[in-house]
Amino acid sequence: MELDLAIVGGTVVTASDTIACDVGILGDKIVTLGRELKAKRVIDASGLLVMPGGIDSHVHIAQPSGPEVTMADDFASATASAAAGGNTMVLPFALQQRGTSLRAAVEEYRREAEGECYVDTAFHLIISDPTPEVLGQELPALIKDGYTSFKIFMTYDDLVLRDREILDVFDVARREGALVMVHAEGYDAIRYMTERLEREGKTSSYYHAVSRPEIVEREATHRAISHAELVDVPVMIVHVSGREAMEQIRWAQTRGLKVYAETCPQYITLTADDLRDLNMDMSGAKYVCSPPPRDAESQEAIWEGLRNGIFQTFSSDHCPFLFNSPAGKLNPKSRTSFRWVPNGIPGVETRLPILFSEGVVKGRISLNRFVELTSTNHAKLYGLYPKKGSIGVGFDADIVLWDPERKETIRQDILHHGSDYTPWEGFEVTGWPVMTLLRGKVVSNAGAIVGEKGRGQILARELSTYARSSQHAS
Ligand code: DUC
Ligand code: ZN
Ligand code: ZN
Repeated sequence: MELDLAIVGGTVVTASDTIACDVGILGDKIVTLGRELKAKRVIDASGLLVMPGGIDSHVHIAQPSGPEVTMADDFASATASAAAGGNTMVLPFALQQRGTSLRAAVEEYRREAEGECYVDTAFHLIISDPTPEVLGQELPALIKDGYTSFKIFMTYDDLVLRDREILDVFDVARREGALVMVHAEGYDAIRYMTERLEREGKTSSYYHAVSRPEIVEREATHRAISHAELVDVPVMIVHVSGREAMEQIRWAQTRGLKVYAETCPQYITLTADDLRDLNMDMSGAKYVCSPPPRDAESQEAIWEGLRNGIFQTFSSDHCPFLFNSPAGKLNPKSRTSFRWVPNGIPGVETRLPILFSEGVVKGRISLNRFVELTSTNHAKLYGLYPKKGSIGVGFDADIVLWDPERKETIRQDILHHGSDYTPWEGFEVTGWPVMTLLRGKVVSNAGAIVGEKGRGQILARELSTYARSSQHAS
């Protein structure tokens, strides 16, 4: 068999092993690992790490965000940015708006993505209107079609589900074997805090963080876990920001519940102080996301959880808006109160360098744990394993070549996303993706997108064994 491509001379890193060997590729797949492989084309990876491409299982792309606000990325720009950042797959959300069909939302979202992607993608669903029709027919059918995970919100006027609705949605997930992702912040507590702060004239972006303190996240996390235990369904608590929610998750995990957790770069690098404006310039709005970043002690707590296994995944929660735009952070109402500042920050391209530099280079996590947190566990939890998420015979040849020594300063002008800023402007990192290959073909090389738009596929996913209720062995 003559290989199409051999990546030679590098160090292959998976979630379990670090081995000096070559990787042989035929078509889309890895077909052999060995020494001195010969192929039609050879890529010299001397001095580089050869890792599975990043899988970012929590990104928002072209998601409807209200009448006056538009997301800054379409599928082309988001997936180009993902590829440049060392990722080969992203999982955005097809959002059901209240009063509309979930199936129609998915089909519309597919039309937007088709022919536009540089890396592979698969959609989670967001359920905002769990009508009998949605729960009885649309959702089970969509799960069978390969949309095997969905997100629910415990806050936001347009998205929040009441407890009874949460229980009903959990029940469908248990029956069908889908994984539920939970945005755990309590709606009523946030409203109470928001109104109190506004009455006191505390309306700048910084008060976004004050309006949703850790208590609010802790309470909702506990409630979500309790409901999940009652129904007997696994849950994934997404974008965990600090110790309070982590303690609830650890409590559940210790009791043997299948409660999974995700955290993000903002919770190890930013704090609420970043939301403070400089000279009333609204610059704090650039950092408004939910849950908000906390403080230095919370960052340490998150590192503990990344080391001790509370967290299974590290995602970006890429949710990009323009800063300097009436359709973005500086929309006409956002000066009147933090409540109108769109929630979310861009980060799909900087997730891997930030975790590598702050985690691996600073000795906080191992290289293998880095791969597990950024790729392998995303594939396992979301029904993509063993097609995606590792380097081994039979896996898709989704690979990032990584220079572990390269120093870079993150700057807006080297990034590929559609946003007009990065929250990490000036942040120095060691370790950088130098080449990304999607199913055996180079998609990003030395910061340039060289792949073909539309080669990225929209994938159906299997049910994940991690999403099975406790009635099943996992
Ligand atoms: N939740 C997210 O997951 N992303 C952005 C905003 C939000 O509230
Ligand atoms: Zn969320
Ligand atoms: Zn999100």
